[in-house]
Amino acid sequence: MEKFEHEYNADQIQVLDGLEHVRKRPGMYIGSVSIRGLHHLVYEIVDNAVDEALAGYCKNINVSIEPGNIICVEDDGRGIPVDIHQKTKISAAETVYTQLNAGGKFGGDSGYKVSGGLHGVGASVVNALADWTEVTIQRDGGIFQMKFEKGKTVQSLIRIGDSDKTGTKVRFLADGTIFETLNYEYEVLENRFREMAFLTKGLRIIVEDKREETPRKADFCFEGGLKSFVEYLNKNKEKLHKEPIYIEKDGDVPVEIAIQYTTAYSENIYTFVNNINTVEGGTHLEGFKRALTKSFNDYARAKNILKEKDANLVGDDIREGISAVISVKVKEPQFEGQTKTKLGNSEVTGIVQSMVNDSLSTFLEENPSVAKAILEKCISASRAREAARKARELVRRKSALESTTLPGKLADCSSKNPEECEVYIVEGDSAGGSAKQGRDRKFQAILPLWGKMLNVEKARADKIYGNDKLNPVILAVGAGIGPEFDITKIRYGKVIIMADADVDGAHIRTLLLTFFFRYMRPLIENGNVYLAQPPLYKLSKKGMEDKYCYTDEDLEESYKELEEKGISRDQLGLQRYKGLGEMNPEQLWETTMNPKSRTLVKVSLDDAIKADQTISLLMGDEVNPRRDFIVENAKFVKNLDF
Ligand code: 1YM
Repeated sequence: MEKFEHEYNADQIQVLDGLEHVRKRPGMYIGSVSIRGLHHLVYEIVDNAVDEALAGYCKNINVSIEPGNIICVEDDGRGIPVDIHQKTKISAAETVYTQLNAGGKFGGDSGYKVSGGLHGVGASVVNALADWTEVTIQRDGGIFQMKFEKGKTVQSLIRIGDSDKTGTKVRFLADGTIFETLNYEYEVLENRFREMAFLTKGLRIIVEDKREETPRKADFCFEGGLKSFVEYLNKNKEKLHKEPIYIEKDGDVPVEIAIQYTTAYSENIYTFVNNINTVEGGTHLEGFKRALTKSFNDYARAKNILKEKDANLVGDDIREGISAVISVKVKEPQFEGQTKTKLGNSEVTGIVQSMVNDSLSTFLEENPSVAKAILEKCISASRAREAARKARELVRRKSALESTTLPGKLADCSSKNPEECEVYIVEGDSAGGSAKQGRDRKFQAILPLWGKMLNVEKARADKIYGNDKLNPVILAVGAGIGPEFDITKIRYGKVIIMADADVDGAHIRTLLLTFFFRYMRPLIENGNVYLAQPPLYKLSKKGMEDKYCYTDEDLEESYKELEEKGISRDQLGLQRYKGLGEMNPEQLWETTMNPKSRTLVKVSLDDAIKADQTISLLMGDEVNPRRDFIVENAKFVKNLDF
């Protein structure tokens, strides 16, 4: 008896240990305690519901953010099992919520779980990191409920009523002593669940934000699956063919792929393994690329579109303008790479490759007009690539000759340590002059730009190498461009775009960001690109220190603050800055460049899909959606953020 009790206690202690460890080292389980980690909690719970949908038992998932940042997720699946587990002597449901990694040990094999993969650590981690959690299950004719606080059971599973329905509802409040913020970003969740719905054909996900007076809501259900996904990716682009090419095969490794070509020059491929975005690609992507290249070359040869004397088209030619989504399900995925988002299972390459080869060859035979349109584009891409190679070589040879030459207009800094150096890319000569005089020349470099900047969205690579507006930027950054861009060579840790707060400034900012996004993307991903925030107004009065305001709200607040000190509005002089050029060097330094007093906005690339869509919209060919966007987002100039 004593022995039994002893063992029982030991077990309990171990259970506690697990969740205590999660609370001590949350980063190990959910990546971080920033807003990213916070959102992760929601994904974990929703993943369980999506697994239930993949197993074929659940059709609807509701996710809502309730007032007070409480999350509520509800599904209409079978309900988490409520029977008592033999070993732990508590219900399966409670075990799932209190024992680390219990999920897999119960209820058998529900298919393609993310074992050993990304985070996939499940409900118990969420429970451990929540101030409180409440789980309500409808199953076996009853309604059951259990409650927890900071991972500890405060009410074991009890039956609280009868029901002939089935499903699981989970409500929780994240622990404010662990997370930096509890303020969920509705749009981030909406994007993620849109993606989830695309990836699970027929599953309906409703997302709601009930925190504000005017609630927001999105209702996603895509019968077209990935077909709908590429149509969504391409919504602001001109398509080469109406219907996406769609490939779907079940089997040991189920594969689903949708492809649609556009007139754009960029390549836009998203890959998923068990619904996880494999940002770093891997064997599935490899198999897809090989098959794509081979199928198009074989077809072009067979139809004499490529003559005997012609060289084969290379992968880059064939992927110009492509939008594609690849989703595979792998039983035991191996994730590699820096962020563990690269599929490593070698058998997947061949499976995807032969499947795409078969389906694509058939498709091309059956749709000759689509095949022709795509191949024409590939061939002109190939010609442009050859021209680009020559142009690039010219640039390279030139820079080899002039070896260390930097652009003539660049006022470089004296430090050579990239970590502390920053370059301001400044619009206009006059502002450039002030910036040069106002800067701290030890670590701040100034590169003035003027004249009409090239829109890289409408130009092929051959026009970009050697372009007289972009070349100074490429040389100053010093890390190359396109596939050859090497982040370890950047000469400045901060690349700061400083443009006027007007429409022209917004335009040049968008053009530069588009260039960085398409040709130096690691620079954005690595967090090296910033937007300077010059003030819009200056309030002044004799004997008072000048007060700078950066937004209209800022100005209102300053007026109020000064009123409280007995200074009324009509005693104050108000200057509105129309451009950077109106500021003298000292003012520019104090308001916009001095690291101690300036505000910089870091450009982030959290949602590549949205960024790509916005850029295509603002910079591409389709006029109507652009007009709609600008009308809708009249203030976009203020916070253009990818
Ligand atoms: C709002 C969150 O967790 N739904 C959910 C979870 C489970 C099941 C159904 C389920 C799974 C299985 C059998 C099985 C889970 N069950 C377990 C475990 N929604 C949500 N819906 N019956 C029901 O996997 O075989 C873990 S998750 F382990 F208890 F079976």
